[in-house]
Amino acid sequence: MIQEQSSNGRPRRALITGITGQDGSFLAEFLLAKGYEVHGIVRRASTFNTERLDSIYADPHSKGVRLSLHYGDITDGAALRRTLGAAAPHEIYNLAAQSHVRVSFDQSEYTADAVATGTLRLLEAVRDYSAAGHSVRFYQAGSSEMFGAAAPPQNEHTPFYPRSPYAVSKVAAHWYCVNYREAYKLFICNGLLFNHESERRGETFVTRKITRALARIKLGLQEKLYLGNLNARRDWGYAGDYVEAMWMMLQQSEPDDFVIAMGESHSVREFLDAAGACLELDWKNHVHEDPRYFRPTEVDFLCGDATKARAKLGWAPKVTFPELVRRMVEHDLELARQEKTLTRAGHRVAQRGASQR
Ligand code: NDP
Ligand code: GDR
Repeated sequence: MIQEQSSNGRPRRALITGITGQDGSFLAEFLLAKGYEVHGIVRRASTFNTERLDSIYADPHSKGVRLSLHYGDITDGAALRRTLGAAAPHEIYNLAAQSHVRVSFDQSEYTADAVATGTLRLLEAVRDYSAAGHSVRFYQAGSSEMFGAAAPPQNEHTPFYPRSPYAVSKVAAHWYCVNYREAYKLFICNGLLFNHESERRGETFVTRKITRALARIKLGLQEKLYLGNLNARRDWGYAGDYVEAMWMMLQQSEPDDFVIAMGESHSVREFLDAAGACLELDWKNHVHEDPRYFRPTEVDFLCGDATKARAKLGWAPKVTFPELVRRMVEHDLELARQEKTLTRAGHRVAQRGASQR
């Protein structure tokens, strides 16, 4: 294991906003394995929201614990400043977001507050933290959604054409970051990451919704799956590979912006084909269209060109598209098996209603 140390020989410290999300959990694992002390901001919720951190969570009373969680919210500037003071990070990864594109049409003001103004709040805190003499590097979680309607392949020179309140907010956050980098000479990198998925993907994103539902259909636990636009094309990679790119960006000598993508695009229909093939299931007998999943403005075709990241960072994805689909299907098939076993034994299993979302 590489031990990442600060100049005084102590482990480097990283602060992750959005640590409870898909990427936050992969990134926390990655940084802990590298020897970092990891701090994460967690929202107060009435139910546990740290499930994705279960494998790395340790009782704070134990000795040598390198993961610390702090209550906070990206909409709460005072808490952000306090956490910055308590964690004293060398690296900050700003992953917190209302990250669902369809939901951003229903909750547009909140999305802007969390995604755009939330980034600004954190940057303001970082500006003061840096002015107080702390050396810090900042990663901003930008998105391929910012390219929106711009024709593929999309790279760092492609003009932004956002198509949702989420994407507009990410564009604003991006430009705040560029501006703070230039105005205050802060070390800030914008990652322009294309879709990345995993067995930990939120269950309302299309890939996970498909793998969960087809696995349950295969085992007779569900009959139908309702989806929206099957023709949209996305460049899907594996989340574990993408968090490594975030870290790589912050290890460069100069801050810069990078597209991270597989360079390969598939339609939602093709994802269904691949998942159905893993399960030997004809999805066409089960999938139904539901207009509630259509978006007022859609992003039709994303395919990223990550030439710059490959050349400058030396980044390369390890998990291919077919491997990604298989990994997700196998995971969700195991969950479905467990559900079936419990049901057969007469237990009531809480329905999370994948087909309803
Ligand atoms: P998730 O939706 O899985 O996780 C989002 C995280 O943000 C969760 O930890 C969530 O907390 C937290 N969060 C939401 N609102 C707030 C808030 N008001 N204050 C503090 N924390 C908040 O997203 P991903 O892990 O998939 O993505 C990580 C980041 O990368 C996001 O910014 C996303 O927009 C961006 N991105 C993602 C891509 C992808 O394909 N996954 C591609 C490009 C960019 P809680 O668990 O409590 O809900
Ligand atoms: P996306 O991911 O919008 O690309 O944003 P999502 O999986 O939600 O949608 C991908 C495409 O699938 C189509 N689709 C459906 N989508 C959902 N969620 N549910 C459905 O039932 C359904 N049917 C079809 C969508 O219309 C869309 O075209 C994700 C998020 O992680 C963002 O935070 C991130 O920035 C981008 O990826 C890159």
